[in-house]
Amino acid sequence: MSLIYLSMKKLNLFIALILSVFVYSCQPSGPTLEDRGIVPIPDKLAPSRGSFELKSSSAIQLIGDEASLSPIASYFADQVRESTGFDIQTGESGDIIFELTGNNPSDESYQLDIQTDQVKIQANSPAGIFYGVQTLLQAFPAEILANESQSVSWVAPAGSISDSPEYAYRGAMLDVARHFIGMQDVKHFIDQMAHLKLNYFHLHLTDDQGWRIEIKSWPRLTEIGGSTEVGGGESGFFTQEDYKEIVKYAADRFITIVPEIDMPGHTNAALASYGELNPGINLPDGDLSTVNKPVPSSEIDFSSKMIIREPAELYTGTEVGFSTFDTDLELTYQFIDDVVRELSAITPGPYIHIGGDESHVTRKEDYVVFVEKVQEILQKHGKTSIGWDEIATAKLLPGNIAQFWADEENAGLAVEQGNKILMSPAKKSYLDMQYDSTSRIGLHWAAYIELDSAYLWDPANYASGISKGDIFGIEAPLWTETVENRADIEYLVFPRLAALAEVAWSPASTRDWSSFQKRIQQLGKSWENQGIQFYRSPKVSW
Ligand code: TNX
Repeated sequence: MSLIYLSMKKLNLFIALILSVFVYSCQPSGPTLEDRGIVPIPDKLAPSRGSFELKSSSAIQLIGDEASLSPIASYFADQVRESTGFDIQTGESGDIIFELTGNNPSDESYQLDIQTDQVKIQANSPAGIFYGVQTLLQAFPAEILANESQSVSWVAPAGSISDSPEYAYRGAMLDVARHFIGMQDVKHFIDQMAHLKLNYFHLHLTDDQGWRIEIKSWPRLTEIGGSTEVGGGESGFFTQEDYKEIVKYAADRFITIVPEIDMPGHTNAALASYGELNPGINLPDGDLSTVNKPVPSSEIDFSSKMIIREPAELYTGTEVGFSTFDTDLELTYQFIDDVVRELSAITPGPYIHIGGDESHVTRKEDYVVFVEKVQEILQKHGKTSIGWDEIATAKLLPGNIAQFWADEENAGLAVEQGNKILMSPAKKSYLDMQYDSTSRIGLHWAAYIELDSAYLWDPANYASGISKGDIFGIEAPLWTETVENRADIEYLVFPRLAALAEVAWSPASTRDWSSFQKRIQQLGKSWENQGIQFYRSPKVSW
């Protein structure tokens, strides 16, 4: 009897044990690594059980070249300091390990392993480690990037990720010429690019409405040309010291600056600063009393000996295509040489953008000669040219890049010459396009671009004549005719920049709109925590 009783008791215990295991495994066990919504989507992601918790005692251990790894450790510590209140140190041992497994600066891939007791990021380059850090940040609750202390348990679901980018150039552009955008907002833009694993920041520094970079040998460019902006009013410019600070800030986030001097069109601000550069007016019979406003060079008879050059008027409108350098004038090329020399000296990256778009008042044959000469000036200063797709109507130097924005034929000419294409189709990647007809700012000459439209395209299949092998990278430009401040920038850039970053980082085979729709919600939470006023696209349940 007692024996039966005992074995019954054992059986009951056994059943209770089985039941409790069953009940436990049916409990919601918290978010998985997949639920965290990593953007851009990584190549391979395998969730596992459990999670890693970041604690005040957590520390970072570096394996490999300390000089290049410790700034990344400091970056991580800075990112999490305010939200967690932890001051994460680097030490001899630690539960967060950054390990350089090789020395190949152009290899941006990384491996991230999150286990219950440690996190490890491995890569063959510091850039790879940095991208692993970005993914790790997204693996924590979205509050991790908040600017003030949060009471959250800082868990990252366990799993492993191996990841590498599809395109080597993943860019964004900011037009600081139409409206000047100051240092703090530029840095904020760079911060957000870094979170999305973008690595080239194109600064559109000059246009009809403003010249925004100090050139010491031509000081009136910024004194006069930098004094106003679209809509009038006071504006600003970057001193060379400011610019160097931007270069450094970006480099610390593995982002290379590509400065643009737009020419021969879009040059009114320069022509207003130096009358001697401005295509003048012909003086009928040398009669000075008829001197009027300068006219476009298309209307000037350059064979006439009687040309006078006067500064153009400063321009605060938004029409394009009325200005041009005088492509026959020797001084034009001395000027460009000075600008490129000074800019090259403070630009460590290999590229300078020479613009070249919408030069509607430059004669076609003059335009071609001009682009060819300017490419040579850049080459002399050790830089490679990038230009808007029109430059492909000229003979491109080997290695120079055409940025496709509108004209497939032009892009085709670049491909025929064996040059690579930077993909920025206006209908997909222009961040200044309105989302729809109700968007409070933005233009719509190319398209309305809702979030799904910015996401759903493949650079490799987008334009006839441009295939995967021709593509150098992807870039999303923000033109600022209608953009005046940070809130305007944030409204147009987010969430679309995340879509374009995924198009640039993740191969078409891993991209999926419905998955993105879900993952972007996490990013939305992170933006909220950072105080970013993003556009709440109706395509997402935020
Ligand atoms: C076209 S895109 C331009 C810019 C304007 C933009 C506005 C390009 C190379 N030129 O000058 O700001 O459209 O969307």
